[in-house]
Amino acid sequence: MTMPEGLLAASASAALAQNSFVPASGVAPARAEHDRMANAIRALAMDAVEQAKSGHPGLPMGAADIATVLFTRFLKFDPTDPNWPDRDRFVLSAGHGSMLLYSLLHLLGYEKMTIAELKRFRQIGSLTPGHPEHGHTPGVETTTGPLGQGLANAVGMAIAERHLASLFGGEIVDHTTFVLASDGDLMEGISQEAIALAGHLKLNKLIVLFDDNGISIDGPLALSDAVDQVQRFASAGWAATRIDGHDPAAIAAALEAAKKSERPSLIACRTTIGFGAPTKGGTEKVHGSALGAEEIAAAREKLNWTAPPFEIPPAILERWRESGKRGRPARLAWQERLAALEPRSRAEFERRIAGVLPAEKLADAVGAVKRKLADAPKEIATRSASEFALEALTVALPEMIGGSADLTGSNNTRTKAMKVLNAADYSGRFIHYGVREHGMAAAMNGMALHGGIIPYSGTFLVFSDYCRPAIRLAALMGQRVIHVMTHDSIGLGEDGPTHQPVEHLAALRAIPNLKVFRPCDAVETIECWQLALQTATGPSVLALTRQNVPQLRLGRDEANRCAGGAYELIAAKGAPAVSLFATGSEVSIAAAAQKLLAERGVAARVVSVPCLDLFLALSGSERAAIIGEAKIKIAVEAGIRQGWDAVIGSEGIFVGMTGFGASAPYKELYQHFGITPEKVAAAATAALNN
Ligand SMILES: Cc1ncc(C[n+]2csc(CCOP(=O)(O)OP(=O)(O)O)c2C)c(N)n1
Repeated sequence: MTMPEGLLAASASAALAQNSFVPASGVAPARAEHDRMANAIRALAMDAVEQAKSGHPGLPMGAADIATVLFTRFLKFDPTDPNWPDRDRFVLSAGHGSMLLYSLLHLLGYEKMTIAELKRFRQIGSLTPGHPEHGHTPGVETTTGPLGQGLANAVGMAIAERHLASLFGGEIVDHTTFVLASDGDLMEGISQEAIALAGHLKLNKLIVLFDDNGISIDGPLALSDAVDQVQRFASAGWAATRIDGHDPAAIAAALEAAKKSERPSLIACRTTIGFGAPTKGGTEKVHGSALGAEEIAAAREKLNWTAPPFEIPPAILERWRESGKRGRPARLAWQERLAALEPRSRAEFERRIAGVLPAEKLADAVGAVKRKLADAPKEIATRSASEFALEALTVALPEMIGGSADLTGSNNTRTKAMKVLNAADYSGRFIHYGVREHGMAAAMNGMALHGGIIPYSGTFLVFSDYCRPAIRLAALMGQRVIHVMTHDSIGLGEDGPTHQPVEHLAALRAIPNLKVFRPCDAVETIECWQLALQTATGPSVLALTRQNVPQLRLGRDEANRCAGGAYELIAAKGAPAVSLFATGSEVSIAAAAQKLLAERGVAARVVSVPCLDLFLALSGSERAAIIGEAKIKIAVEAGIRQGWDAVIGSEGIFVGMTGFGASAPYKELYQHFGITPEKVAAAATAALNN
């Protein structure tokens, strides 16, 4: 740890007292005023969905009372600075209810969320896409829509908050993460992983408001679900209550209690979906389609809302805007506290929140590892090489928080010095996520979104399938999240085809803005780690071997040769007749094939392809230079062919897998499936003689 000692010594409780958030006008409005404010949300949601002839009015109308109480009296935020690091986070896990969030952002005075944007709901280029998109709309904390993800992101945000508070003190980091979750969020399996982890870690600053309306798309929830969510959360260690979600006093009382809880809190809020819609309210008809002119007219009457579409009566808008100004004094006071922080701590906090790497320290750490490997080459598994790299990287980068989904000893993600992050000590930097790959991946997204942390963690590559929805969202959001995925091929051996990834490299490479690295040796492993860390705008997967591989990169080499995605590792002696392309553990097989071919008088070169994604992003001429002019092109990878035609062409030869693996010692498997130097050399000579 390079953290200044003073930071660690910060007394959270003393600081908390100074930072207790007193909302400037967070007092309860009269019931009639509350209703008018909530109805402003309902009207905007009805109108925008009607205008778009598409969208989900039911949730915003049903949850308007909850949101009004939360945003006007509890949530700490400042619309003039949507990225204020110490703001409370609000996660709309049920992203289909996006008009709830867009209405709130408009009413509270987020500058960019104009009425014009609401009128362009779901249209190209608007700030009001169908589901909330982080990085696109200021004030949207995370991209939601795939149910359950937001809730699990929020767990990561709450972990990040506790961790950073333990380092920088409660004067600087003291905020709550609120979630609005729907039945669908809680039915998804990921929610179980998320709530179990949150309960275990006692994330008491995580508050979930459950929009308990008993309706989903198919109809009443009773068609498919009979879970008592209050009991379910309670058994996971949460404080859980049930209230009337249309009673502002009850909502406020439950939030007050939740803020004092020593456990994460669930507030199940009984609501009526589409509250106010006279015939469709309370039914699935209001979930996901425009209400229609007649129903809207009747709802306006029922809600006593006389303003025309997209118009908010000035007195009501004024009241909302006042609420939007409520957090400004708290933000200014926070800025003063930050300014008063010991300069080194302040600089470190600001660096981490900005996501700026300590460039020199990282370069030194990478350089030191590479020098050690040059001086004493290692024939080790790349998962072990990753551990060797992490020993240096995690010291240089205190923002790295590691973990594993119960495979710590196999993924090699915990370094010797790393303390465990748990409920007793949030300053630890290693998380035992348990057997919860999906929840882990989504929590990592939440940590990255929160800021101040670069999350990485581990599982087997085959279980990337269990992480995939969250990895996809990290890619969509452009978040720096690093997945260490070991046991990356049939090379894992005896565990057999259930554990042997075959299609996974191709499947992961198919995700836009995700970098899939598959280093061939210890040197490439540190280089790929460096590239993953330097990729601030997207996630990375490091596919690593269980089995040992020889070190192919010998001698001192300062340059990061993996940066272009592919490079010539072994040149041909003379004009090459054959180009061999390979990744990871198959690069040494290609190297051995190159020798066999040389013995037979065939000049071949070996191109290592540690990151196909980076390679394919090069210009056509750069790619052509690396692909070369050899007549025969062969790719070797212990996975499926998909994707490789871009390198070897449709006439190229692929040596890899065509189906699932098998259970046997790994050397036998390579023989069995014909991924050997002999087979590669034979394929090359056969093609040359053709
Ligand atoms: C992972 C995932 N599966 C399916 C959907 C499609 N979908 C959107 S909302 C929804 C369920 C609606 O019920 P609920 O969550 O209770 O929302 P409400 O009807 O109360 O708005 C479904 C299945 C989705 N968005 N995400």
